[in-house]
Amino acid sequence: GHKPVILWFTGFSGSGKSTVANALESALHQSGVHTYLLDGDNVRHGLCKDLGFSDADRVENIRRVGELSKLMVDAGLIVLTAFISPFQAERDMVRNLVEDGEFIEVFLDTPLEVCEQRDPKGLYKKARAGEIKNFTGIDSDYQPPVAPEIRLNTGENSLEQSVQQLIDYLKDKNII
Ligand code: GGZ
Repeated sequence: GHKPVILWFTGFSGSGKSTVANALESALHQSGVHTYLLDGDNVRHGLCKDLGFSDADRVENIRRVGELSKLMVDAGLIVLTAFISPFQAERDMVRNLVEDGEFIEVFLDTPLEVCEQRDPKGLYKKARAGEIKNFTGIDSDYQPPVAPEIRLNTGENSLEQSVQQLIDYLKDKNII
């Protein structure tokens, strides 16, 4: 068995949130743990398709994802979320929706320069050219977590090491 929790990944575009969350989800599935992964791909085209990237829309995006995650925790799942979630206040709001210990803030501490260098979708290039407005790290704010439960350095560690760091944490806390 496992305890239901939210693993809340936060960090810049290109920091590795989705990559690490997907790899962790695969590892958990192999151990028979029931999970659900929420990210822009399955949320911003449906539940949040009316929202863009203004500060107010990001706040509302995270509020909805938080409420949805809480319901999924009630259903007994380990929920993985991969959103930039740039503001501490909204991350804290989600933390306060669930019981103590059920919200695990995972900070993808990948420097902006590394994310911009990776630029997997060419979005930083477009943002620098002014073709995308309000891009996080360029002309929109990112507030690094004050006290994340887990900090991942994807610039220095391999994907396997990051996944292992998360598994070790979950075992240490008797979540899996
Ligand atoms: C940041 C943007 C923007 C702007 C489109 N700023 O790397 P991606 O492409 O796949 O992930 C980014 C994603 C961010 O959406 P989130 O729902 O995670 O953001 S938030 O938590 O702040 O609500 C990026 C793409 O959408 N994207 N425009 N202006 N990222």
